[in-house]
Amino acid sequence: MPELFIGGRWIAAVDGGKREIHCPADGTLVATVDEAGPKDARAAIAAAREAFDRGPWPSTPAAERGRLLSRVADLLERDKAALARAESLDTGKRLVESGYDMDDIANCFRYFGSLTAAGGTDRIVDTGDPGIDSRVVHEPVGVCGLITPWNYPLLQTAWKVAPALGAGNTFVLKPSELTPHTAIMLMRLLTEAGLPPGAANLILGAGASAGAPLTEDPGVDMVSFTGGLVTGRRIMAAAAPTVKKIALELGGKNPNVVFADADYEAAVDYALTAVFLHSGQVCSAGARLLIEDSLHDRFVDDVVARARAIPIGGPFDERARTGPLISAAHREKVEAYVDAGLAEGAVLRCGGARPDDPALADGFYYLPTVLDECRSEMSVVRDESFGPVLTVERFRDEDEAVALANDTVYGLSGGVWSGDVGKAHRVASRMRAGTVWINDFQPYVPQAEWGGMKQSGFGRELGPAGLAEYQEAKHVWRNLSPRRLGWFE
Ligand code: TXE
Repeated sequence: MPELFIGGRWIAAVDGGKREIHCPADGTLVATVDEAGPKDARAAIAAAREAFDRGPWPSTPAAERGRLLSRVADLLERDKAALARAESLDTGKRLVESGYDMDDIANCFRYFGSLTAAGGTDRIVDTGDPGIDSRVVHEPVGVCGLITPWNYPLLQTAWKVAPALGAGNTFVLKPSELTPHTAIMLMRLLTEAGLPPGAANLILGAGASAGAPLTEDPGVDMVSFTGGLVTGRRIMAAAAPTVKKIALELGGKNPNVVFADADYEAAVDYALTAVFLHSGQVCSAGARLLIEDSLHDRFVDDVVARARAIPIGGPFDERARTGPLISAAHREKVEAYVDAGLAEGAVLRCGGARPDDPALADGFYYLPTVLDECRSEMSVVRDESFGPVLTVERFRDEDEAVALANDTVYGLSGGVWSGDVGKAHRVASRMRAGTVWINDFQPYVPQAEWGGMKQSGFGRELGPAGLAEYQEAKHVWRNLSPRRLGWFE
């Protein structure tokens, strides 16, 4: 069966384009899928436009839209094992982690299902005049172009698709060209749940050819993008001529601030998961360890000892705790950042190389790496390497910790560890980031907003604001007893 989903039909790319998908863990061929180009993208936009302008979805009662999202959650739970396996083959991610992702994805659909069904965002405005009925209603934005990356393919898709549909929009989804399979499966589940044709459309393919039309075409009203900073800037510029509404989540270079009075064992443990989870390919990865000077030596020694012992392997290796990078090109980028850091004076404490285990030779693996004695002007500290690379900087007091934490163009997330509640809250409130964890790192819930400050982007996903992102507020004013105004008499 072809893999592009346009106007409720599965079709092949008009130009016959195909792409091979390989598993990053061992290079095996997972599948060959259709590869869309600009013509397919425009056909998908036209189908979404038609479904928005004339189809039933935007005017389907909110309670019914919410029920459909809940049905999708049920179907995601039913198909969890197959979805997790497909996600692991595309990404190289451990199967158990893909399973956790699928639970989170079902929860996301369930949350937006109940939020949509509950309604309650419209409101009556008191004008003080009983002859006026004034109300603010919320309507869908229109046709949404949803562009997603490869690190959490279906999760990041769910954060966009669930609220977009909940609000009554139609959409064209373009997942990363590297990880298309769970998006294909989601289209089948949306159809099975009863979504009308044309409300959901899927194109697969490269950013420049299949993705760019979504950012330029006047038929698209809004673009929601999760990906890299450079592509985000490009999308913002491409969306300007048609003044599209845009939401951008562009990753981060997130500080994990550890004070000497922190719970030592927990802080060491979380410093590792903050950065080495999914080989650092996490937008909220705690890739910058900021450590109080007096704790530095012991803490870094312990982090390094534990980083050296992390078992690495493919998605189905139950011993493994972390896996490969997404591609050969991405691994080369990570290596270049480490080399640049070393050239600028960072001290390599562990890693800094590919594993020498011959069993891993066909995958894009890179050892958990700790670079000590870093400074915030180094490119390995400033830029998102998006690999298993922890940089260590020292601070002497609270003010210096905050200054270092904020010395980045990004502002997605950050962590602070301290046994002093007052100090932890002071630092948290001064951190310029969309999410701050105190004595923790990484957790999120669908009820709480997610998104960045500064160049991590704008707009929010999840939470009530994650639904509002896909709505337009409209003020409807009704004069109940119009009389001549006489202004020009
Ligand atoms: O991402 P891109 P890449 C960061 C991370 C990584 C870097 C580059 O630092 O090393 O980005 O990764 C589509 N018009 N993040 O190159 O290009 C593309 O096809 C429209 C952080 O893989 O941002 C894919 O679907 N679409 C991040 C999506 O954009 C375009 C997660 C993301 O790809 C396009 C991933 C264009 N001109 C990488 N060009 C996070 N925030 O979590 C590309 N795309």
